[in-house]
Amino acid sequence: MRPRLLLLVYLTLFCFVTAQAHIGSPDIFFNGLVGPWPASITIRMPGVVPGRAEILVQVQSKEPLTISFVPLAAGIAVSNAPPPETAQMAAGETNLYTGELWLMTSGAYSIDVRIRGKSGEGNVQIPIDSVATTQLPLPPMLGQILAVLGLILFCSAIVIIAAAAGESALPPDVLPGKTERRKYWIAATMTGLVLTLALVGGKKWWDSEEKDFRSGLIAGGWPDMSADVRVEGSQRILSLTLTRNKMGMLGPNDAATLQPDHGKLLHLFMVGRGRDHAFCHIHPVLQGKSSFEVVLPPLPEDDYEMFCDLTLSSGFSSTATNMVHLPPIPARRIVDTNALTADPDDSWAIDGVVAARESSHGDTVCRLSGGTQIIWKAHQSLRANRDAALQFLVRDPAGRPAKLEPYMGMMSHAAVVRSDGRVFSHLHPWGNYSMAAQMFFETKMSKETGVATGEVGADRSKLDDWCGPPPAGGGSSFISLPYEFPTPGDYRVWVQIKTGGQVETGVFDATVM
Ligand SMILES: [Cu+2]
Repeated sequence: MRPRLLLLVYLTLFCFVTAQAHIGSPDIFFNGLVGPWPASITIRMPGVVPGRAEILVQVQSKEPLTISFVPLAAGIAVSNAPPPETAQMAAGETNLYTGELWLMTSGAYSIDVRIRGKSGEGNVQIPIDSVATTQLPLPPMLGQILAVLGLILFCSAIVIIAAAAGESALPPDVLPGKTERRKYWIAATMTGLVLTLALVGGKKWWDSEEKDFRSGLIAGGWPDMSADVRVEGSQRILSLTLTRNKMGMLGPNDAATLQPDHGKLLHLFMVGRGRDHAFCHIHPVLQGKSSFEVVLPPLPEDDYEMFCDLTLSSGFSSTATNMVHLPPIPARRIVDTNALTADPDDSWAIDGVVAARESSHGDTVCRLSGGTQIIWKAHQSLRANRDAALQFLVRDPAGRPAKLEPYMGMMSHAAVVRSDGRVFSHLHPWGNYSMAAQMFFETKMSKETGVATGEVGADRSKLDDWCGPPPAGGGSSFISLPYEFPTPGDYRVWVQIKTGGQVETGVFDATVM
Protein backbone atom coordinates (compact mmCIF):
# COMPACT_ATOMS: atom_id res chain seq x y z
CA MET A 1 0.00 0.00 0.00
CA ARG A 2 1.31 3.50 -0.82
CA PRO A 3 2.36 5.55 2.24
CA ARG A 4 -0.36 8.17 1.59
CA LEU A 5 -3.09 5.50 1.44
CA LEU A 6 -1.73 3.89 4.61
CA LEU A 7 -1.81 7.27 6.34
CA LEU A 8 -5.38 7.86 5.14
CA VAL A 9 -6.49 4.49 6.55
CA TYR A 10 -4.72 5.26 9.83
CA LEU A 11 -6.34 8.69 10.04
CA THR A 12 -9.76 7.27 9.39
CA LEU A 13 -9.42 4.48 11.92
CA PHE A 14 -7.73 6.24 14.79
CA CYS A 15 -7.89 9.95 14.68
CA PHE A 16 -9.46 12.51 16.89
CA VAL A 17 -10.91 15.96 16.70
CA THR A 18 -8.54 18.58 18.13
CA ALA A 19 -9.33 20.89 21.02
CA GLN A 20 -8.61 24.58 21.13
CA ALA A 21 -8.12 27.16 23.77
CA HIS A 22 -11.65 28.20 23.01
CA ILE A 23 -14.58 25.87 23.23
CA GLY A 24 -16.35 24.52 20.16
CA SER A 25 -14.61 27.08 17.93
CA PRO A 26 -11.46 25.43 16.59
CA ASP A 27 -10.36 27.73 13.76
CA ILE A 28 -7.82 30.48 14.41
CA PHE A 29 -7.94 33.98 12.92
CA PHE A 30 -5.25 36.67 12.75
CA ASN A 31 -5.50 40.26 11.55
CA GLY A 32 -2.44 42.50 11.51
CA LEU A 33 0.74 43.58 9.80
CA VAL A 34 3.18 40.96 8.56
CA GLY A 35 6.25 42.89 7.45
CA PRO A 36 4.89 45.94 5.66
CA TRP A 37 1.66 44.20 4.57
CA PRO A 38 -1.73 44.16 6.28
CA ALA A 39 -2.79 40.51 6.27
CA SER A 40 -5.74 38.40 7.39
CA ILE A 41 -4.78 34.82 8.17
CA THR A 42 -7.16 31.92 8.82
CA ILE A 43 -5.98 28.57 10.11
CA ARG A 44 -8.58 25.84 9.65
CA MET A 45 -7.73 23.14 12.14
CA PRO A 46 -7.70 19.64 10.69
CA GLY A 47 -10.00 18.07 13.29
CA VAL A 48 -7.61 15.11 13.67
CA VAL A 49 -4.12 14.45 14.99
CA PRO A 50 -2.14 13.88 12.86
CA GLY A 51 -3.94 16.01 10.33
CA ARG A 52 -3.56 18.77 7.78
CA ALA A 53 -4.26 22.37 8.81
CA GLU A 54 -5.44 24.58 5.96
CA ILE A 55 -4.00 28.10 5.97
CA LEU A 56 -5.46 31.03 4.05
CA VAL A 57 -3.60 34.33 3.82
CA GLN A 58 -5.26 37.42 2.38
CA VAL A 59 -2.67 40.18 1.82
CA GLN A 60 -3.22 43.76 0.75
CA SER A 61 -0.45 44.09 -1.82
CA LYS A 62 -0.15 44.76 -5.53
CA GLU A 63 3.31 43.18 -5.84
CA PRO A 64 3.92 39.43 -6.26
CA LEU A 65 4.66 37.80 -2.93
CA THR A 66 6.12 34.54 -1.67
CA ILE A 67 4.27 33.21 1.37
CA SER A 68 5.46 30.20 3.35
CA PHE A 69 4.44 28.36 6.53
CA VAL A 70 6.40 26.30 9.06
CA PRO A 71 4.82 24.36 11.94
CA LEU A 72 6.89 24.86 15.11
CA ALA A 73 6.13 22.38 17.89
CA ALA A 74 6.67 23.76 21.41
CA GLY A 75 8.90 20.87 22.49
CA ILE A 76 11.08 20.72 19.35
CA ALA A 77 14.03 22.99 18.54
CA VAL A 78 13.34 25.51 15.78
CA SER A 79 16.40 24.13 13.92
CA ASN A 80 14.61 20.74 13.71
CA ALA A 81 11.41 22.19 12.23
CA PRO A 82 10.32 20.77 8.85
CA PRO A 83 11.10 22.76 5.69
CA PRO A 84 8.64 25.55 4.88
CA GLU A 85 5.60 24.88 2.70
CA THR A 86 4.99 27.51 0.04
CA ALA A 87 1.47 28.86 -0.36
CA GLN A 88 -0.18 29.04 -3.78
CA MET A 89 -2.41 31.80 -5.09
CA ALA A 90 -6.04 30.61 -4.87
CA ALA A 91 -7.66 30.07 -8.26
CA GLY A 92 -9.45 33.17 -9.53
CA GLU A 93 -8.07 35.36 -6.70
CA THR A 94 -5.53 38.18 -6.80
CA ASN A 95 -4.47 38.41 -3.15
CA LEU A 96 -5.56 35.16 -1.47
CA TYR A 97 -2.86 32.55 -0.89
CA THR A 98 -3.57 29.04 0.46
CA GLY A 99 -1.52 26.13 1.70
CA GLU A 100 -1.62 23.11 4.00
CA LEU A 101 0.56 21.86 6.83
CA TRP A 102 0.71 18.52 8.59
CA LEU A 103 0.41 18.64 12.38
CA MET A 104 1.84 15.28 13.37
CA THR A 105 1.56 15.25 17.18
CA SER A 106 -0.61 16.57 19.99
CA GLY A 107 0.63 19.65 21.83
CA ALA A 108 1.23 23.36 21.47
CA TYR A 109 2.32 24.54 18.04
CA SER A 110 2.97 27.83 16.36
CA ILE A 111 2.51 28.40 12.66
CA ASP A 112 5.28 30.69 11.45
CA VAL A 113 3.79 32.58 8.50
CA ARG A 114 6.41 34.41 6.43
CA ILE A 115 5.76 36.88 3.60
CA ARG A 116 8.48 38.03 1.21
CA GLY A 117 8.23 40.63 -1.51
CA LYS A 118 10.15 43.45 -3.19
CA SER A 119 9.24 45.89 -0.43
CA GLY A 120 10.41 43.69 2.43
CA GLU A 121 9.93 40.57 4.46
CA GLY A 122 8.06 39.79 7.64
CA ASN A 123 6.75 36.90 9.68
CA VAL A 124 4.26 36.26 12.45
CA GLN A 125 3.82 33.46 15.00
CA ILE A 126 0.25 32.24 15.30
CA PRO A 127 -0.14 29.76 18.18
CA ILE A 128 -2.49 26.79 17.84
CA ASP A 129 -3.28 23.78 20.05
CA SER A 130 -3.53 20.20 18.97
CA VAL A 131 -5.34 17.82 21.37
CA ALA A 132 -7.62 14.87 20.70
CA THR A 133 -11.17 15.24 21.94
CA THR A 134 -13.35 13.01 19.81
CA GLN A 135 -12.95 9.79 17.91
CA LEU A 136 -14.13 9.93 14.35
CA PRO A 137 -16.32 6.98 13.29
CA LEU A 138 -15.09 4.55 10.65
CA PRO A 139 -17.06 5.25 7.46
CA PRO A 140 -19.29 2.14 6.81
CA MET A 141 -18.12 1.83 3.19
CA LEU A 142 -14.44 1.81 4.19
CA GLY A 143 -15.27 -0.73 6.94
CA GLN A 144 -16.93 -3.04 4.40
CA ILE A 145 -14.04 -2.73 1.94
CA LEU A 146 -11.50 -3.49 4.68
CA ALA A 147 -13.59 -6.47 5.90
CA VAL A 148 -13.71 -7.97 2.39
CA LEU A 149 -9.96 -7.39 1.88
CA GLY A 150 -9.29 -8.97 5.28
CA LEU A 151 -11.39 -12.02 4.42
CA ILE A 152 -9.53 -12.43 1.11
CA LEU A 153 -6.19 -12.25 2.96
CA PHE A 154 -7.39 -14.75 5.60
CA CYS A 155 -8.57 -17.31 3.03
CA SER A 156 -5.55 -16.75 0.77
CA ALA A 157 -3.16 -17.38 3.66
CA ILE A 158 -4.89 -20.71 4.47
CA VAL A 159 -4.90 -21.86 0.84
CA ILE A 160 -1.25 -20.89 0.24
CA ILE A 161 0.06 -22.57 3.39
CA ALA A 162 -2.11 -25.70 2.86
CA ALA A 163 -0.97 -25.98 -0.76
CA ALA A 164 2.66 -25.51 0.28
CA ALA A 165 2.33 -28.31 2.89
CA GLY A 166 0.37 -30.74 0.68
CA GLU A 167 1.58 -30.24 -2.86
CA SER A 168 4.85 -28.31 -2.97
CA ALA A 169 7.04 -31.46 -2.91
CA LEU A 170 5.17 -33.17 -5.80
CA PRO A 171 6.74 -33.24 -9.26
CA PRO A 172 4.83 -31.38 -11.99
CA ASP A 173 1.75 -33.11 -13.48
CA VAL A 174 1.49 -35.55 -10.51
CA LEU A 175 -1.85 -35.49 -8.72
CA PRO A 176 -1.79 -35.40 -4.85
CA GLY A 177 -2.40 -38.76 -3.21
CA LYS A 178 -4.10 -39.60 0.10
CA THR A 179 -1.02 -38.55 2.18
CA GLU A 180 -0.73 -35.19 0.42
CA ARG A 181 -4.44 -34.48 0.85
CA ARG A 182 -4.18 -35.32 4.57
CA LYS A 183 -1.18 -32.94 4.92
CA TYR A 184 -3.15 -30.31 3.00
CA TRP A 185 -6.13 -30.44 5.38
CA ILE A 186 -4.00 -30.60 8.54
CA ALA A 187 -2.05 -27.49 7.39
CA ALA A 188 -5.30 -25.71 6.44
CA THR A 189 -6.85 -26.46 9.86
CA MET A 190 -3.74 -25.44 11.81
CA THR A 191 -3.33 -22.22 9.79
CA GLY A 192 -7.03 -21.40 10.28
CA LEU A 193 -6.66 -21.91 14.05
CA VAL A 194 -3.47 -19.83 14.32
CA LEU A 195 -4.94 -17.00 12.24
CA THR A 196 -8.20 -17.06 14.24
CA LEU A 197 -6.22 -16.83 17.49
CA ALA A 198 -4.18 -13.96 16.02
CA LEU A 199 -7.38 -12.17 15.00
CA VAL A 200 -8.96 -12.61 18.46
CA GLY A 201 -5.74 -11.42 20.13
CA GLY A 202 -5.50 -8.50 17.69
CA LYS A 203 -9.10 -7.50 18.42
CA LYS A 204 -8.37 -7.55 22.17
CA TRP A 205 -5.22 -5.43 21.67
CA TRP A 206 -7.13 -3.00 19.44
CA ASP A 207 -9.98 -2.69 21.97
CA SER A 208 -7.56 -1.94 24.81
CA GLU A 209 -5.71 0.65 22.68
CA GLU A 210 -9.02 2.27 21.79
CA LYS A 211 -10.11 2.29 25.44
CA ASP A 212 -6.80 3.93 26.34
CA PHE A 213 -7.29 6.62 23.69
CA ARG A 214 -10.87 7.23 24.77
CA SER A 215 -9.85 7.65 28.41
CA GLY A 216 -7.52 10.47 27.33
CA LEU A 217 -10.14 12.30 25.30
CA ILE A 218 -11.58 15.56 26.53
CA ALA A 219 -14.91 16.76 25.28
CA GLY A 220 -14.99 20.27 26.71
CA GLY A 221 -12.91 22.76 28.60
CA TRP A 222 -9.97 21.76 30.76
CA PRO A 223 -8.22 21.65 33.19
CA ASP A 224 -10.80 20.75 35.82
CA MET A 225 -11.88 23.82 37.76
CA SER A 226 -13.89 23.90 40.96
CA ALA A 227 -15.53 27.09 42.21
CA ASP A 228 -16.78 28.30 45.55
CA VAL A 229 -18.26 31.62 46.69
CA ARG A 230 -18.04 32.96 50.25
CA VAL A 231 -19.32 36.20 51.72
CA GLU A 232 -16.86 38.25 53.76
CA GLY A 233 -18.23 41.53 55.08
CA SER A 234 -19.70 43.31 52.09
CA GLN A 235 -17.70 41.26 49.57
CA ARG A 236 -18.52 38.07 47.73
CA ILE A 237 -15.27 36.26 47.05
CA LEU A 238 -15.01 33.64 44.33
CA SER A 239 -12.37 30.92 44.83
CA LEU A 240 -11.27 28.84 41.90
CA THR A 241 -9.13 25.71 42.13
CA LEU A 242 -7.49 24.32 39.03
CA THR A 243 -6.72 20.62 39.26
CA ARG A 244 -5.13 17.91 37.23
CA ASN A 245 -7.53 16.23 34.87
CA LYS A 246 -7.34 13.10 32.74
CA MET A 247 -4.95 14.90 30.42
CA GLY A 248 -2.54 15.22 33.34
CA MET A 249 -1.49 18.58 31.97
CA LEU A 250 -1.91 20.62 35.12
CA GLY A 251 -0.17 19.46 38.27
CA PRO A 252 -0.71 20.85 41.77
CA ASN A 253 2.11 23.40 41.40
CA ASP A 254 1.61 24.27 37.77
CA ALA A 255 -0.74 27.18 38.44
CA ALA A 256 2.27 29.22 39.54
CA THR A 257 3.86 28.69 36.12
CA LEU A 258 0.88 29.84 34.05
CA GLN A 259 1.88 32.38 31.42
CA PRO A 260 0.40 35.83 32.02
CA ASP A 261 -1.81 37.07 29.20
CA HIS A 262 -2.19 40.88 29.12
CA GLY A 263 -0.50 40.72 32.55
CA LYS A 264 -3.11 38.35 34.09
CA LEU A 265 -2.77 34.63 34.81
CA LEU A 266 -6.52 34.04 34.36
CA HIS A 267 -9.17 35.79 32.33
CA LEU A 268 -12.51 34.69 33.73
CA PHE A 269 -15.74 35.40 31.86
CA MET A 270 -18.99 34.78 33.74
CA VAL A 271 -22.34 34.67 31.98
CA GLY A 272 -25.64 34.59 33.91
CA ARG A 273 -28.10 31.87 32.88
CA GLY A 274 -31.13 33.82 34.07
CA ARG A 275 -33.20 36.53 32.43
CA ASP A 276 -30.66 39.27 33.10
CA HIS A 277 -27.74 37.58 31.30
CA ALA A 278 -25.34 39.53 33.48
CA PHE A 279 -21.71 39.35 32.36
CA CYS A 280 -18.28 40.03 33.77
CA HIS A 281 -14.64 39.76 32.68
CA ILE A 282 -12.51 39.49 35.79
CA HIS A 283 -9.01 38.37 36.76
CA PRO A 284 -8.63 36.00 39.74
CA VAL A 285 -5.30 36.25 41.54
CA LEU A 286 -3.17 33.26 42.64
CA GLN A 287 -3.50 32.42 46.34
CA GLY A 288 -1.29 29.48 47.29
CA LYS A 289 -0.31 26.82 44.77
CA SER A 290 -3.39 26.19 42.66
CA SER A 291 -6.18 28.38 44.05
CA PHE A 292 -7.24 31.77 42.76
CA GLU A 293 -9.47 34.39 44.36
CA VAL A 294 -11.32 37.41 43.08
CA VAL A 295 -13.84 39.88 44.45
CA LEU A 296 -17.09 39.53 42.54
CA PRO A 297 -18.55 42.63 40.90
CA PRO A 298 -22.20 43.53 41.64
CA LEU A 299 -23.66 40.70 39.55
CA PRO A 300 -27.22 39.72 40.57
CA GLU A 301 -27.95 36.39 42.27
CA ASP A 302 -28.06 33.74 39.56
CA ASP A 303 -26.42 30.62 38.15
CA TYR A 304 -23.39 31.59 36.10
CA GLU A 305 -21.41 29.79 33.45
CA MET A 306 -17.69 30.34 33.80
CA PHE A 307 -15.17 30.37 30.96
CA CYS A 308 -11.63 30.76 32.26
CA ASP A 309 -8.84 31.37 29.73
CA LEU A 310 -5.32 30.35 30.71
CA THR A 311 -2.00 29.53 29.05
CA LEU A 312 0.31 26.88 30.48
CA SER A 313 4.09 27.19 30.66
CA SER A 314 4.28 24.73 27.75
CA GLY A 315 2.68 27.32 25.46
CA PHE A 316 -0.59 25.39 25.51
CA SER A 317 -3.69 27.52 26.00
CA SER A 318 -7.06 26.34 27.20
CA THR A 319 -10.40 27.33 28.68
CA ALA A 320 -11.57 25.77 31.95
CA THR A 321 -15.32 25.78 32.52
CA ASN A 322 -17.82 25.19 35.30
CA MET A 323 -21.07 26.54 36.75
CA VAL A 324 -21.38 28.52 39.95
CA HIS A 325 -24.31 29.97 41.87
CA LEU A 326 -23.82 33.50 43.19
CA PRO A 327 -25.66 34.41 46.40
CA PRO A 328 -27.41 37.79 46.65
CA ILE A 329 -25.21 40.87 46.97
CA PRO A 330 -24.54 41.34 50.71
CA ALA A 331 -26.78 44.05 52.12
CA ARG A 332 -24.30 45.18 54.78
CA ARG A 333 -22.24 48.22 53.93
CA ILE A 334 -19.35 48.10 56.34
CA VAL A 335 -15.72 49.01 55.97
CA ASP A 336 -13.85 45.72 55.55
CA THR A 337 -10.39 45.96 57.01
CA ASN A 338 -9.25 42.74 55.27
CA ALA A 339 -11.13 43.41 52.05
CA LEU A 340 -9.68 41.88 48.89
CA THR A 341 -8.76 44.51 46.32
CA ALA A 342 -10.46 44.21 42.96
CA ASP A 343 -8.33 44.31 39.81
CA PRO A 344 -8.78 47.73 38.14
CA ASP A 345 -9.15 45.93 34.80
CA ASP A 346 -12.18 43.92 36.01
CA SER A 347 -15.29 44.89 34.07
CA TRP A 348 -18.93 43.86 33.86
CA ALA A 349 -22.27 44.49 32.21
CA ILE A 350 -25.33 44.25 34.42
CA ASP A 351 -28.66 46.05 34.49
CA GLY A 352 -29.05 49.07 32.28
CA VAL A 353 -27.52 47.31 29.26
CA VAL A 354 -30.09 45.88 26.87
CA ALA A 355 -28.75 43.44 24.30
CA ALA A 356 -29.14 44.80 20.78
CA ARG A 357 -30.61 42.26 18.34
CA GLU A 358 -28.30 42.05 15.34
CA SER A 359 -29.86 42.82 11.98
CA SER A 360 -28.25 42.43 8.60
CA HIS A 361 -30.45 45.23 7.17
CA GLY A 362 -28.53 48.10 8.76
CA ASP A 363 -26.41 49.18 11.69
CA THR A 364 -27.20 47.55 15.07
CA VAL A 365 -26.89 50.03 17.91
CA CYS A 366 -26.26 49.07 21.54
CA ARG A 367 -26.94 52.11 23.76
CA LEU A 368 -25.05 52.01 27.05
CA SER A 369 -26.35 53.55 30.23
CA GLY A 370 -23.89 56.48 30.09
CA GLY A 371 -24.97 57.40 26.55
CA THR A 372 -22.07 55.78 24.68
CA GLN A 373 -23.17 53.83 21.61
CA ILE A 374 -21.44 50.72 20.23
CA ILE A 375 -22.60 50.22 16.67
CA TRP A 376 -22.26 46.89 14.85
CA LYS A 377 -21.86 47.96 11.24
CA ALA A 378 -24.31 46.71 8.62
CA HIS A 379 -23.27 43.39 7.13
CA GLN A 380 -24.59 40.43 5.19
CA SER A 381 -26.61 37.69 6.93
CA LEU A 382 -24.46 35.74 9.37
CA ARG A 383 -23.52 32.24 8.29
CA ALA A 384 -21.43 29.60 10.04
CA ASN A 385 -17.81 29.41 8.89
CA ARG A 386 -18.07 32.71 7.01
CA ASP A 387 -16.66 36.07 8.05
CA ALA A 388 -18.68 37.15 11.11
CA ALA A 389 -18.39 40.81 10.05
CA LEU A 390 -17.64 41.92 13.61
CA GLN A 391 -16.93 45.58 12.80
CA PHE A 392 -17.96 48.18 15.34
CA LEU A 393 -17.99 51.95 15.61
CA VAL A 394 -18.10 53.63 19.00
CA ARG A 395 -19.80 57.00 19.46
CA ASP A 396 -19.67 59.16 22.57
CA PRO A 397 -22.88 60.42 24.28
CA ALA A 398 -22.86 63.46 21.94
CA GLY A 399 -22.87 61.15 18.91
CA ARG A 400 -19.28 61.95 17.89
CA PRO A 401 -16.75 59.17 17.11
CA ALA A 402 -15.32 58.16 20.50
CA LYS A 403 -11.59 58.13 21.13
CA LEU A 404 -10.76 54.55 22.06
CA GLU A 405 -8.03 53.76 24.57
CA PRO A 406 -6.15 50.48 25.02
CA TYR A 407 -7.80 48.14 27.54
CA MET A 408 -5.26 45.58 28.77
CA GLY A 409 -3.10 46.29 25.73
CA MET A 410 -5.91 45.85 23.20
CA MET A 411 -8.34 48.26 21.58
CA SER A 412 -11.09 45.74 22.30
CA HIS A 413 -11.78 42.45 24.03
CA ALA A 414 -14.87 40.49 23.07
CA ALA A 415 -16.52 37.26 24.18
CA VAL A 416 -18.77 35.10 22.04
CA VAL A 417 -21.03 32.49 23.66
CA ARG A 418 -23.62 30.27 21.96
CA SER A 419 -26.92 30.09 23.85
CA ASP A 420 -26.29 26.49 25.00
CA GLY A 421 -22.82 27.41 26.32
CA ARG A 422 -21.13 24.85 24.03
CA VAL A 423 -19.29 27.52 22.04
CA PHE A 424 -17.08 30.15 23.66
CA SER A 425 -14.46 32.35 22.09
CA HIS A 426 -12.38 35.30 23.33
CA LEU A 427 -11.61 37.77 20.55
CA HIS A 428 -9.26 40.69 20.00
CA PRO A 429 -8.57 42.90 16.98
CA TRP A 430 -5.42 40.84 16.33
CA GLY A 431 -7.23 37.50 16.50
CA ASN A 432 -8.76 34.82 18.69
CA TYR A 433 -5.61 33.05 19.84
CA SER A 434 -3.79 33.32 23.17
CA MET A 435 -1.44 36.31 23.19
CA ALA A 436 0.54 34.59 26.00
CA ALA A 437 1.08 31.54 23.77
CA GLN A 438 2.19 33.85 20.95
CA MET A 439 4.69 35.48 23.30
CA PHE A 440 5.90 32.00 24.36
CA PHE A 441 6.70 31.12 20.73
CA GLU A 442 8.17 34.53 19.92
CA THR A 443 10.54 34.16 22.90
CA LYS A 444 11.44 30.61 21.86
CA MET A 445 12.11 31.78 18.30
CA SER A 446 14.32 34.70 19.33
CA LYS A 447 16.23 32.58 21.90
CA GLU A 448 16.95 29.78 19.44
CA THR A 449 17.59 31.76 16.28
CA GLY A 450 18.72 35.13 17.62
CA VAL A 451 16.12 36.80 15.36
CA ALA A 452 12.91 38.11 16.87
CA THR A 453 9.60 37.50 15.12
CA GLY A 454 8.74 40.51 13.01
CA GLU A 455 12.32 41.84 12.97
CA VAL A 456 12.85 40.87 9.35
CA GLY A 457 11.69 44.09 7.76
CA ALA A 458 8.54 44.49 9.86
CA ASP A 459 7.63 47.69 11.61
CA ARG A 460 6.22 46.28 14.85
CA SER A 461 5.36 49.70 16.19
CA LYS A 462 2.56 49.88 13.63
CA LEU A 463 0.94 46.89 15.33
CA ASP A 464 0.39 48.74 18.58
CA ASP A 465 -2.74 50.46 17.41
CA TRP A 466 -3.59 48.46 14.32
CA CYS A 467 -7.24 47.55 14.44
CA GLY A 468 -8.05 46.81 10.82
CA PRO A 469 -8.90 49.11 7.96
CA PRO A 470 -11.14 51.87 9.34
CA PRO A 471 -14.19 52.82 7.27
CA ALA A 472 -14.88 56.40 6.23
CA GLY A 473 -15.61 58.49 9.31
CA GLY A 474 -14.13 55.78 11.58
CA GLY A 475 -10.50 55.96 12.60
CA SER A 476 -9.70 55.46 16.25
CA SER A 477 -13.36 54.79 17.07
CA PHE A 478 -13.44 51.70 14.87
CA ILE A 479 -12.81 48.06 15.84
CA SER A 480 -12.64 45.01 13.61
CA LEU A 481 -12.56 41.53 15.21
CA PRO A 482 -11.55 38.71 12.87
CA TYR A 483 -13.79 35.71 13.52
CA GLU A 484 -16.17 33.14 12.02
CA PHE A 485 -19.02 31.63 14.03
CA PRO A 486 -18.31 27.88 13.96
CA THR A 487 -21.89 26.56 13.90
CA PRO A 488 -25.43 27.83 13.31
CA GLY A 489 -27.33 28.94 16.41
CA ASP A 490 -28.17 31.84 18.69
CA TYR A 491 -25.13 33.72 19.96
CA ARG A 492 -24.48 36.57 22.35
CA VAL A 493 -21.47 38.83 21.74
CA TRP A 494 -20.04 41.14 24.43
CA VAL A 495 -17.80 43.84 22.97
CA GLN A 496 -15.58 45.65 25.45
CA ILE A 497 -13.86 48.97 24.75
CA LYS A 498 -12.31 51.71 26.87
CA THR A 499 -13.07 55.37 26.36
CA GLY A 500 -12.66 58.33 28.71
CA GLY A 501 -10.87 55.99 31.15
CA GLN A 502 -14.01 53.85 31.46
CA VAL A 503 -14.43 50.26 30.22
CA GLU A 504 -17.77 49.85 28.46
CA THR A 505 -19.41 46.59 27.40
CA GLY A 506 -21.82 46.44 24.47
CA VAL A 507 -24.11 43.41 24.23
CA PHE A 508 -25.44 41.96 20.97
CA ASP A 509 -27.64 38.99 20.17
CA ALA A 510 -27.16 37.32 16.82
CA THR A 511 -28.63 34.36 14.99
CA VAL A 512 -26.22 32.50 12.75
CA MET A 513 -27.62 30.37 9.92
CU1 LIG B 1 -9.10 39.76 25.95
